[in-house]
Amino acid sequence: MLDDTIAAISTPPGEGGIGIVRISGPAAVEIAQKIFRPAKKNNWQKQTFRLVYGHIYDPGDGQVIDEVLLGIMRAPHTYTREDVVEINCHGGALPLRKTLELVLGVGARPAEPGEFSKRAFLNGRLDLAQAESIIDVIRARTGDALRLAVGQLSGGLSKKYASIQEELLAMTALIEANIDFPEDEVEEYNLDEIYSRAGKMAGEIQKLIDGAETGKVYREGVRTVIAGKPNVGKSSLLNVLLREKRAIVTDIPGTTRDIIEEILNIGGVPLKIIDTAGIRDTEDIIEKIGVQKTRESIKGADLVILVIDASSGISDEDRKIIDLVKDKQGIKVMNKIDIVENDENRRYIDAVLPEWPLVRVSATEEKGIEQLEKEIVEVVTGGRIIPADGAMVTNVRHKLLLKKALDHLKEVRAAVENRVPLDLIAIDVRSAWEAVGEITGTVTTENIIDKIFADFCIGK
Ligand SMILES: Nc1nc2c(ncn2[C@@H]2O[C@H](COP(=O)(O)OP(=O)(O)OP(=O)(O)O)[C@@H](O)[C@H]2O)c(=O)[nH]1
Ligand SMILES: [Mg+2]
Repeated sequence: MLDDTIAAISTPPGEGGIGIVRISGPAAVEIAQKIFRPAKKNNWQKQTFRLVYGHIYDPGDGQVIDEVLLGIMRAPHTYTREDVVEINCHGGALPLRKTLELVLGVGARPAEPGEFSKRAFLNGRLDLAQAESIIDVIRARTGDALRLAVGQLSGGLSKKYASIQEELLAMTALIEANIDFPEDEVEEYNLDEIYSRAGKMAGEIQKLIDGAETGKVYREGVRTVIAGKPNVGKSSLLNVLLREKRAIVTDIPGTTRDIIEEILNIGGVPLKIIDTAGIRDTEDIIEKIGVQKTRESIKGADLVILVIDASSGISDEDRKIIDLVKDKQGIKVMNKIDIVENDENRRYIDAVLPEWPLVRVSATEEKGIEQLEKEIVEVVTGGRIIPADGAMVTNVRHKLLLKKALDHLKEVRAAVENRVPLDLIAIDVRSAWEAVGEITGTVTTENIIDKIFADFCIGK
């Protein structure tokens, strides 16, 4: 399958200064030769890591399609480890599409989504965890998310996984060495060693799992819902957080009817922030639908920002909303502090949802907003700091496999305690190794690989 040559437009659709048609595979250069005419005859096709200036033309009728720079990169030091040719066309739909059509006409086949990266993985240029991080680099919404993804692409996390795998392999060797001498006294000693090494491994894996909740936040963003009864200032709060007048604000309760969703970077954490219709019983059909949508958004929220009017304290309407959000992670925002003279209502607000931090703000006077932002970061990251090498698990697939490995290691410890025969213990160690191997791609099935790369864009 890898002996064919693939091609795709690797830049996004739309107009731009340049757009790139990428070709990878054993026939990449030969294919380019058939449709490219260099400005100077200089044996360009023999070169590597060179840009050559010239024209793409239709070999059928000789018509020139575009003026281009053609990049030629020879295996194995390329992204896919195959011969790669990148044609830098002008970034318009037609030059790119025509160039791709010509390339496909003279022997390449259209690449599937993520197929270049899949080849990079299959040819050993990247492990699976690194390949997965490419998509995270592309989709990163904040500087911190990008830092994590690039760290993983450079192998920060892969190194950790590899060392875990190595240790598990060493444990297998230790056990197997003992299976041959079952009655020895050495065995007792080695059992202890297996027990403590399994414990140490389990501890390391547990640490990675603990960090994964935070990691996931950077990769996927936090679904944050601003909820509260009508007129408490939810939309005003959204607008100050966005620093733009995005949502309509009026003094009429029931102003927001439809969900408003925006992406926001707060202290490096990507938030999908959602302003909702204030919840109340209403006869208005449109508002009713809005309230229903609010309830649904709350269900799907990772974080709820509950806005309460400081001037009126907690009403029955607030209590109903509190009941809806009480199982969520959240922050209480006491808004409109500019119009209250004393903090009388504070203790009622303190008393509800006691686990949630409280922040006092004025959306109109932009007071307390920094404190709120700080609190958001604190709640979603649990104060955890991104490691410099990017070795933080961000991917749920990895987390689940780590849990599996951890369970097997716990089995190993239990088995040693119960003096279970060594060959059975070896099976659990092996299974733990396989689980980690599934993360890095040492152990995988075609199925898993296809699923992972199908998530990529075409041309990557
Ligand atoms: N004094 C004062 N007024 C505020 C503050 N925040 C919002 N308001 C006012 O409160 C009213 C309602 O604000 P909105 O932001 O529309 O409230 P909402 O919660 O989105 O209301 P609905 O969309 O109807 O649920 C407007 O008149 C705002 O100007 C504040 O911090 N202080
Ligand atoms: Mg509103």
